[in-house]
Amino acid sequence: MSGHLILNAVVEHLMNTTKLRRSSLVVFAGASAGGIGVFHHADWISSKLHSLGIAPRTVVLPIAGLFFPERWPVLWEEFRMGVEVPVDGFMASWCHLLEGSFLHEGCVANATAAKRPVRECQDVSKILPLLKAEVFIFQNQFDQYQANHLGLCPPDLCNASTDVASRAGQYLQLFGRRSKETLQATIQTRPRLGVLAPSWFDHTNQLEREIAGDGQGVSGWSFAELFAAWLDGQQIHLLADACAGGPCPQAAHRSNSLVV
Ligand SMILES: *[C@@H]1O[C@H](CO)[C@@H](O)[C@H](O)[C@H]1NC(C)=O
Ligand SMILES: *[C@@H]1O[C@H](CO)[C@@H](O)[C@H](O)[C@H]1NC(C)=O
Ligand SMILES: CC(=O)N[C@H]1CO[C@H](CO)[C@@H](O)[C@@H]1O
Repeated sequence: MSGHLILNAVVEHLMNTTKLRRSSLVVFAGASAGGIGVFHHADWISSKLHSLGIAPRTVVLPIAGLFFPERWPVLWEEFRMGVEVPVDGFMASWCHLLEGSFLHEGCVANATAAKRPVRECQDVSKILPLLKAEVFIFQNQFDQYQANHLGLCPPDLCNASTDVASRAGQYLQLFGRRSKETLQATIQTRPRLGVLAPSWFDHTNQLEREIAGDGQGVSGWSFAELFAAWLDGQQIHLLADACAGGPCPQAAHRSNSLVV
């Protein structure tokens, strides 16, 4: 599921029970699976609010939701044997078969017009060029969950301290390049899209710490500064450098508390 029916009910519930009706700015955010749902509903959310009679500025913040970068996932077991062919089509079909979920309507319309199967729209990289909303993407280039659980490189081989020269290190390097290329291609055609892409081996933990104001910052900038500048209309495309081609170290956790 992508949360479509729940989201629909929650938005109506919030309209009925909170000050949402009087909001001038709505930030629509979600992390991990929630980030996927946020991508798919990026354009739906404003039309939903319009249908309920309000038109606040609505911005969309998917966190660690880039499932998948273009030409990803490549499976570790294949990569170690020299095969770099992605299984993205299979993964998208599989998710769509199991879940039959709500997909980004612009992508569905485009695929239908081109007589391509709509299941490809399950893959977020297929909807990036078709997003109309104001979207700020917060995404690690070396997403830990995708490396360990979709690419199936086990954590004792693929982790934050993997030697980049090892075979597993080369796998992570390929992943980082594909993440970065996907985001770069997107901002070339959609410069208004904000991108903050640290090069950590992390899924959501460090990103949530940054949002909570309890992180180390990205290239000297805090999430709050970058997001505020983007809201003000500045172009924010921060794709951090990799460290020798691989993930960069994260600062030791300062605290376990998450205040959002
Ligand atoms: C919100 O209020 C409207 C109007 O009273 C009602 O029809 C609708 O069922 C309510 N929705 C929710 C989710 O509470
Ligand atoms: C991380 O991966 C390396 C091999 O790439 C391994 O030697 C090391 O033990 C792993 N660390 C952990 C904590 O699993
Ligand atoms: C981003 C994307 O998929 N765009 C496609 C939309 O449909 C037209 C017509 O079929 C294609 O040419 C685009 O590539």
